[in-house]
Amino acid sequence: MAEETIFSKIIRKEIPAEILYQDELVTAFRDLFPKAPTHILIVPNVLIPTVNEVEAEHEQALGRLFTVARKLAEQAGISEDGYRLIVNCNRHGGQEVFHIHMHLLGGRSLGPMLA
Ligand code: DGP
Repeated sequence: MAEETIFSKIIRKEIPAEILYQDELVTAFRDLFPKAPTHILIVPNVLIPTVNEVEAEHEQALGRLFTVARKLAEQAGISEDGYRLIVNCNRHGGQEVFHIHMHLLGGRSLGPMLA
């Protein structure tokens, strides 16, 4: 069994976070250390530590991350200018919280990804 992170407590509303969306599969909340005017984390409610643990049974929840990202980008008014979606995996990917999450970043020009 993978060890729970702070994100499980946010999903269960045991600790505070600015939750923007929640359904039976995913939860979206503002990043505590925003790197852009819009910085939202969208996470599956089920604990999957990293992309390395993704299985076919997770496809519905992981697909939902994109649908919710699209809706939240529209709500934030950043769809037309654009935004970046990031999923980090493990140490070299820069992952710090081991509960898969999609970063939705926008509201300013983010420049080329690998600059
Ligand atoms: P990553 O490096 O991809 O694992 O990103 C983890 C993100 O999680 C990072 O941008 C900061 C954010 N974060 C860490 N702890 C908390 C927390 O307790 N609450 C919220 N809202 N965000 C957090």
